[in-house]
Amino acid sequence: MNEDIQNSIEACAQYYGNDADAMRDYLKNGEMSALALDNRGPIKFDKNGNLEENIRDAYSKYGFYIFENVLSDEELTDIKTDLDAIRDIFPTDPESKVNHRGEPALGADNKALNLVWSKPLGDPLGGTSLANGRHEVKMFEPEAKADTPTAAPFLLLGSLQFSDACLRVYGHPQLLKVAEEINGADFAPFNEALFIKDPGIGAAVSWHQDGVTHWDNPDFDQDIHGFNFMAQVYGSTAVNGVWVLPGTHKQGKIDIAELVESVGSERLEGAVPIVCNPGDVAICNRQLLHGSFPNCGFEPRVTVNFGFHRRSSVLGVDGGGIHSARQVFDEEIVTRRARTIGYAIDARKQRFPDEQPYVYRPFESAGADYIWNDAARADLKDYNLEDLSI
Ligand SMILES: O=C(O)CCC(=O)C(=O)O
Repeated sequence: MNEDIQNSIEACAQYYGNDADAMRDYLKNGEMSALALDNRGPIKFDKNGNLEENIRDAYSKYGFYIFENVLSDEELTDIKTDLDAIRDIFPTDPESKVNHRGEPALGADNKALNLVWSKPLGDPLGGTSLANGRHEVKMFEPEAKADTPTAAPFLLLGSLQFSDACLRVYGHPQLLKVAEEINGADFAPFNEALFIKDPGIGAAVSWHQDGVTHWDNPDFDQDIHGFNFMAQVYGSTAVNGVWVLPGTHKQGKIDIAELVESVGSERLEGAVPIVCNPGDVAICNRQLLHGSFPNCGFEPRVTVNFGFHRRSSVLGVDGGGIHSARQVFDEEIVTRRARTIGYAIDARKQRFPDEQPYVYRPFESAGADYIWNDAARADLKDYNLEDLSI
């Protein structure tokens, strides 16, 4: 089913010096174990319109599930066209406000952070205090080839304001229905991003659990920090994909440094890669221990990432301060932040008029109506200042 990535596995292993054999075995065994799990298939609802029980059970058991063939070729082409346009307006370097033609670059006059850069094959977050220090250990940083740029963006935040195609993925009716099934009909947004892992360049994202606010909540459960959808534009492999340690979303806060120490390496035992074809969309619990190695292979990965929460997980909650400045998420903020859902549903309706659009219950009860047009586009500028970061 998935493309043969053995050449990439071999090439990747060679970056690991004395650990080449260990890395090769780890990637191969991880891929095999991932493909043996019963947690992939098309999105399916039962006759009552609920997410099929075996999908819910597998998601609950492992903390992730791969929905196959969610995005059509047409939709993937739209996303790739937007990605080309986005890359064309990347600043020339992390300090620059202009692109390669000297024109204003992406985010040049934005208040919110949009681009996070890394040296090629680096791990910019691991072992630092960034993002609440949740990336506790530094991953091995292989030496990149001489012809790579000194720094490249690996994360684009607030992505919905830069890509109509990503906005339309966000409004996908079946994915929004899944969000409703997991988080309730009044589900709330989280944040949206693109993870960009170019071959030979793409940075590592060290092992971490996403949640920061509810670990000691007396009502703690496996879904309290929400989930991310990870839509794959080019697919995702053992070499370039996110790895997860299945079941850890139920274990509370994990001492990652201790775990890595006890294993004796960053190659955590029992972890598996999220293996996807282009157009597949993984759902990944934010409490699941996960991370990605630098992309030392030949295949690109771009993940269209977007998450959702239970309303009760964010409403009145003092935010985690990672994706937006620390703030208490009152009703007004949650409602305003959810306009992305309204715009996305309408943007999708305009592009795919034959598709049955998703109906977001909170808009129905409030009588709210969202139209995707130039005014809406302007309204989305810096919308991520209010990401519901928990
Ligand atoms: O895509 C990646 O490499 C990392 C994704 C991740 O850490 C996340 O979505 O929280």
